[in-house]
Amino acid sequence: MHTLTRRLLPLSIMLSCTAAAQSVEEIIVTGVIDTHTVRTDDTMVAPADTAQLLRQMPGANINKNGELTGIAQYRGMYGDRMNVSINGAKISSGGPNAMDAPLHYAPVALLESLTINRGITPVSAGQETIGGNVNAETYSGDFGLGDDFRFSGRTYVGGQTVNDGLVASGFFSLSNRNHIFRSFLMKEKADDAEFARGSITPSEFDRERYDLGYSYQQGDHEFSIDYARNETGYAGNAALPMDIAAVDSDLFNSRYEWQGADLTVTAKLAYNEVEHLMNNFDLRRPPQDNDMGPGTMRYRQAFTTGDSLDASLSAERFVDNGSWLFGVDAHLADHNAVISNPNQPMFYVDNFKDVERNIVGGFIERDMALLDRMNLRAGLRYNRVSMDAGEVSANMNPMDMPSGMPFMMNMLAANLAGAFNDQELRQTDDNVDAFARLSIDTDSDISWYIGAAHKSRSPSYQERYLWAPMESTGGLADGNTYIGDPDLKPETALEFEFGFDLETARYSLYPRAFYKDVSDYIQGTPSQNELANNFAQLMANMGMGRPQPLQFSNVDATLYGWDVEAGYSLSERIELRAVASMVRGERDDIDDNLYRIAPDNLILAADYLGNDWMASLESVNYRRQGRVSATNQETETSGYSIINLSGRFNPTQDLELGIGINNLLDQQHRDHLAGFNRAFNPDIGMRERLPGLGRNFYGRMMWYF
Ligand SMILES: [Cu+2]
Repeated sequence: MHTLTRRLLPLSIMLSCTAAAQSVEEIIVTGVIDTHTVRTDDTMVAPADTAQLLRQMPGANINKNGELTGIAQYRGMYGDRMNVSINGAKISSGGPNAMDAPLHYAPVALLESLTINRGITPVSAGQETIGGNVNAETYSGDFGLGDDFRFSGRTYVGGQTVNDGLVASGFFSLSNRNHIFRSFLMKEKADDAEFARGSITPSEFDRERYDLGYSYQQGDHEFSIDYARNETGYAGNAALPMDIAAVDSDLFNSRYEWQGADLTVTAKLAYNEVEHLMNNFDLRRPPQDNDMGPGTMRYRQAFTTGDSLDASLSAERFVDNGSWLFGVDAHLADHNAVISNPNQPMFYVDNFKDVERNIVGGFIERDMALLDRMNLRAGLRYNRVSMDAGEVSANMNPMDMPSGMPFMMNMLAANLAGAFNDQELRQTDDNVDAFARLSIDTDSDISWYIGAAHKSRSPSYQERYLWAPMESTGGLADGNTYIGDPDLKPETALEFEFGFDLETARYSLYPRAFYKDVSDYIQGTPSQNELANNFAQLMANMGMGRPQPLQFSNVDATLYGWDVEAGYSLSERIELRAVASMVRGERDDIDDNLYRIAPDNLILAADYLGNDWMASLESVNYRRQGRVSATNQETETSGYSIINLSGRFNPTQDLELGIGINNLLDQQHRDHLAGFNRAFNPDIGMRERLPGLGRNFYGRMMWYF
C-alpha cells in the first residue's frame, strides 16, 4: 500500500496495520518476518539524516561522522560490508571517507520508508551482502484510477532547536491510471549542534535537492525513470580530518517490470556521478603556525569524483510449491581523488588515481514449501570482482627546497609511489555466496526459523589502493592513518542464525540469535612498511596525524549476539514496544575486540493512540562499551539513558502536525559510534569522543494536497 493512499485511513488504524500488513506479506514468502521497515509517515524523526532511523531497528545502528554522514551498521558490520541501495539501486560513495555515505542520497524529507533485512540476507538482495542489506524507498507518487489527470503532492516542513535546523520541501505529482509525472524540491540548513556543555564545531550543514521522475503502467508493464540532483554545500565532519565543502551528485535510476501470469521480469539500470570537495580550513579552525612552519603549509583540500553504474536483469517464475528467481547484475565504479593546498599551487598528492572496482554477478534462488508447514528459501551467487588502479605521483616539495622537511617528505612520497606503481595492481576475485533459510509453522502462535549462509566481500578500493599513510578509510574515523595492500584476499563469513516469531492478538516477539565466523576479515594492523612508517612519523612531527600507521590486513574474526523486537497491546489505545540489540566482535588471531561495535542497547516505548492524535514516550538505553579495539586505539564509553517524547495530531485528513522533544533531560552522553573530535573546539578536547546531541525540540508539518 502506498503511503499517499494510506493517509486516508484514520491514524490509529493505520498504525496498528503497519506491523500486521508487513507480517502478512512476509508470511507468504518465508513463514517468518525477514525484514524490518520504518515508515517516515508513522515515525517522528528530528535529524536530517535517514541513517539515524537505523537506531530504531533490531541489530542496526549508525556510525555517525557528521550530521549528513551516517554509515549503516548491522550486527557489528558497517561501511562497505553493507549493501545500501536507494529505490533498489546500489549507491557508491563519491568520497574516499564516505562523507556522502549512501543514505546521504535519501534525505528524510523525501523518504517513504527504510527497510533492513533481518539476519541472513538472500543473495538476490545485492551483490555483496556480507554485513546485510538496507534499502531506502523515496516518494514516487501513485497512479490514479481513471483517465483524468490529477494533481497531488505533499509539503514537508520541519525545524529543530538543537542546531536551528530547518527543512522545507515539496513533492508534486500529476497522475492518471497510466502516467505519473513527479518532481521534488528540498532545501535544508542547520547551524552547529549543541550538547549539554557546548556545541560541536563544525556540525552545521546546508543541502539542496531536486528530483524529476516519470512512471508509466499499461497492462502487465510498468516503467519508471528518475533523475535526482543533490547539492550539499558546507557540512561539518568533526570526526574526520576535513569537512564537506561540496557534494554535487547526479543520480539516474530506471526500472522496467513485466508481470506475466506466472513470470515476472525486472530490469534495472542506474547511474550516479559525484563531484566532491572537502577541506580543513573553511568550517573548522585552519592549521595554526607551529615550530615546523607556518600553518598555511598544512592547508589541505581534496577534490574527489566517483561514478557508478548499477544494472540488473532478473526473472521470477512462480511454480506450484513456490518460485524460482534468476538474475544477473553488474556494478561498475570509478574513483579519483587528489589532495592539494590552496596556498601552494604546485603541491599535490594523488590520493586515488583511476581506480576501478567492477563486479559482475549472477544468482539463482529457490523459494519452496516443503511438506505442509515448512518453507525453504535457498540461493547461490557467483561474483567476479575486478579491480585496478592507475599510477600515482605526488609533489610535496612545491618550493623545490634542496633539503629540510618538504624535501624529505617528497622523497619518501616518491619512493612510496614508486613501490606502489611497481606492484601488480590489477586484481580479480571469484567469490561464491550461498544461503538457506528454513521456517516451520506450528499449531501454536510460533513459527521457528533457522538459517545459514556463506558470504563474501572483496576488499574496498581504499583497502587495496591507499598507497601513502592517510586517513582515507571509508569513514573509519579512528584517527589512525592507514596504508592499503593490493594483494588482500576477499573476506568470507560463515553465518548461522536462529529464532522464532511469536504472534498473538495481544503481543508479538521476534528474537534472533546469530553467529558469524569471518575468515580473512580486513582490519588495520601495525604497519611493517618502513617507508610508510617514516612518512607517517614526519607527518606527525609536522602536527598531521598519528605516527604509527596501520595497514589493512587479512585477519580472522567472530561476531555473535542476538536482537529482538517485541510489542504488547496494553489496551485498545496503549501499545508497548521494545527493541534490544547485543553484538560482540572479536579478533580470533589475537586477543582484541573489533573496532566501533555498537554497545548493548534497549529501546522501550509506549504509544498512546487517540482518535486523531497519538503520543509516544520513549526511553533509549545504551550500556557501557568496555569491549574496545586496542589495535585501533579505541576508548571506552559509559552507558546512558535518554528520554524522548513525541506527539502527532491530524486536524484534518490532509494535515499532520508533529512535535517532539529528544533528550528531554538534556543528558550529557557519548555515543560510542560517533567518531573522535578532530577539529579545534573549546568545548571538546582534541581526539575526545564526540558528544551526543543535547535537548532538542522539533516539529514537522506535512500537508497533503
Ligand atoms: Cu570527503
